[in-house]
This record gives sequence, C-alpha cells and structure tokens, in this order.
Amino acid sequence: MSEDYRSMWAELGMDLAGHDALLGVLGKAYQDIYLFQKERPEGMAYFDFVMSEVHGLRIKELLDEKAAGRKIIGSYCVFVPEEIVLAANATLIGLCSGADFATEEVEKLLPRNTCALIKSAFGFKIGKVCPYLESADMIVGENTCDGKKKAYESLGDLVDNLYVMDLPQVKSINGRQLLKAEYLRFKTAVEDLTGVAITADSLRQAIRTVNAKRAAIHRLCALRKASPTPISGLDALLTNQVSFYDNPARFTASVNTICDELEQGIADNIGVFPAGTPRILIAGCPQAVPNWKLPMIVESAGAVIVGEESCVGERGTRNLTVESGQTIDEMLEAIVERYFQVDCAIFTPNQERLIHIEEMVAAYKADGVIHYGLQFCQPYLMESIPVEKALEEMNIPCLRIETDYSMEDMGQLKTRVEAFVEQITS
Ligand code: BJ8
Repeated sequence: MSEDYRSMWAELGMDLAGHDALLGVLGKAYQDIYLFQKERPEGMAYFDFVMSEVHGLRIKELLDEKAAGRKIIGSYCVFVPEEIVLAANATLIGLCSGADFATEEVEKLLPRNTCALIKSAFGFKIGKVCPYLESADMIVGENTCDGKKKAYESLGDLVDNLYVMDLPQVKSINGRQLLKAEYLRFKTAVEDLTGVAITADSLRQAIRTVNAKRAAIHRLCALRKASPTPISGLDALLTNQVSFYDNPARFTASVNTICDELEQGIADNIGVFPAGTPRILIAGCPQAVPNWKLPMIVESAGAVIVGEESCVGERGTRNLTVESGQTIDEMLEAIVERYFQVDCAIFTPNQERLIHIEEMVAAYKADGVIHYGLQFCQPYLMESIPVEKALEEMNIPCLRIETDYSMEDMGQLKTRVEAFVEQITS
C-alpha cells in the first residue's frame, strides 16, 4: 500500500489486528493463487494497483467524497441498480466477500450449513475488518435466496443502516410490477439518504455511466472469443471483481485501455495460452475477491477460462439499459426491463439461464463447462443438474463442482479438474 492507513481504519472503528490478519490472507492469496500466471497484459498493472490499494487509497478516496457530502451504499447483489444510486450523487460498492473470517463467531448466528458467501459477509461485519462495510451509509440486503433473506434478519441486529429490498422470484407480470415498485421505493430511500432529488438529467447520465462500464466489459468479453485467447480467465475475473468497488468512469477507461492492447495482440496472433488450449466456461455462483481457487486450478491444469456465466461475469453485466427514455418514469421502466432479465437461480422456472449457458458455450467456443456451486447454495446446486443434462444433449462435457472458500479440497479439486481437462482434450 502506498501509505500507512492504520489511523484511517481505526477511525472507522475497525479491528486492526483482525484486519492485519485479513490483509495477510488477501496478500497471500494474491501472491500464491493469482500472480502465479506468467503471461499477462500490461494493462493489468492498473488492476493490480487497485487490488494493492483496495483497503487503502480507494477507501481514502471514498472517505474524501463522504467528507464532501457524498453517501456510500453497499450491496450484496447485482439486482441493486447502480443507476439509481449514481443519479442521487451516491456511490455503490459491492460488499460480497470471498474469504472465510471469524467463522466460529458467525456460526453462533447462522447455521453451519449456510453458504460461504453469506458466512463471509457476516464474518467481515462481526470481525470489523471491511472498510467498505464500516464506511457505508446504507447497506442494501435483498430477498433472493432463502439463506440471504433469513440472514439479513440477523444482520439487521449488527448494523443500524440495513435496507432490505424485496425481489420477485417469478418472471411474471406481477413479478415485474414488484420489481418496479421496489425500485421506486429504493429511489425514495436513496433520495432521503442523500438529500438529493433524482432528476431526468441525473438519471440519464447515470444510465449512460453504467452502460459505458458494462459496454467496456462486453468489449473485453468479445475479445475472449479469439484463439489464441488474449487474456486469462483469472485476469478477466479480476477486472469484473474490481468493477464492484472502483470509480465507474476510471474503471471503464482502464478496461477500454486493456481492450486496445488485447486487440493489438489478437491482430499479431499473440495469446496468453497457446492456440488449441482447451476452453472452459465457468457457470454458477458468483466469485468474489479473493476467491480465485477454482480458476487457478483450471488454468494451472492446462485449460483456459473463456467466460463466466456468473453475477461476477456475464449474468451481472449482460444487458444494457435502453437510453431513449425522456422522463424519470420511462427511464425507470428501462431500468426495470434491464434488471428483470437477470437470470439468477432464485427464479423459478429459470429456463433463460439454460439458454444463456448454451449461447455462451457456442459464442466462446467452449470445449467444456464447469458448473461452480458453493456448498449449501441450493438454487445453483439444484440448477446444476438440468444444466448438465442440457449440455449433455449438446455433447458438451460438464463437470459439477461443489466447494467452499477453504483450501482443504484443493488436492481433490485438482485431480477432478485435471481429469476433466484430459477428457475434453482427447
Ligand atoms: S442475482 S446470484 S448476486 S442473489 S451463493 S448467497 S444464491 S446460497 S449470491 Fe447472488 Fe444476486 Fe442471485 Fe447474483 Fe444464496 Fe447461493 Fe449463497 Fe448466493
């Protein structure tokens, strides 16, 4: 980190010893799991810098903005519309966490058989080790899976600024109306928090900013269709992960810079893996920082990840919001239209997700799919079975993985992934 930020963390009320331990875990994971890659685009230097300053410079920047009157809103789900937050001159930060912390304390509040993502979010709060959580003026929970919904009831006792958004579970007319009503309620809550009334102009600008960010990610995704692949799955995942807490305009510019470099690489037939390397699509649960375990295993087993069907990936960024709306209501309709297409496994039925996976397999010329399910995540583990069946019918091999954040199953996962890579190579 470029400076000593201990006094900043102390002022946020964080536990410094616990935080040192977390930074140790993060640093080690980055070193051992992430930086094991040899060939990386030069443009990744920006994302490495952001990672190194994730609890330093970026927090300082946010606190400076806070001092100038801007509010910070934290969220755990891609259904929370950044457009509404930006339009009220606030900043949205993704809070999902990818490391175990204070597990013993967490399991006093949540059953052991809760997914690692929820436990991690609780561990970061109980341990007071996340500067984003500690600096947020509002934390948005959402009624998605049963685990999250019920966990927010307990999280409400740990934080005094929790706002819970209801979400539909069925893609029906009623479901769409619920989403619209909830986005309207959220708009009012954000306006109350910030004291800023959203206008047609501010909402239009916010839609453009978020669209530009997603369009840059689309550009990066499209480049991953090339062979040889110009960027590793690990690096592409990191850019996606960074999108959840970086300044949107700076993030967009940095992704576009890396895309310029990759386009040149493709023109020169340069890739980070040789042509003919088996191509893998990862589908399933979100992978939050520093959860790089599975991609590292895949990419050190002689395969390359060419796409992520995930909320930290294409499910989260797939669609843009139509920009033609003139009134606030027309723009909100466009926002609802865009988010209602997100095919999270909490929806029933969820045929769209199967179709999207099949489309991604074809578009990225994937030789196989690894379905990544977090242990105890019923929605995605349940869906992994029809996903496997649908892929079987396409003659696309699928490996269903169920894991958590611990490193204990590394050996077993490696063996299974290596066998899968061999199967799709032969
Ligand atoms: S839109 S995927 S970000 S809810 S892994 S907590 S589903 S038990 S994260 Fe998600 Fe929004 Fe859906 Fe995306 Fe529950 Fe499963 Fe845990 Fe999960």
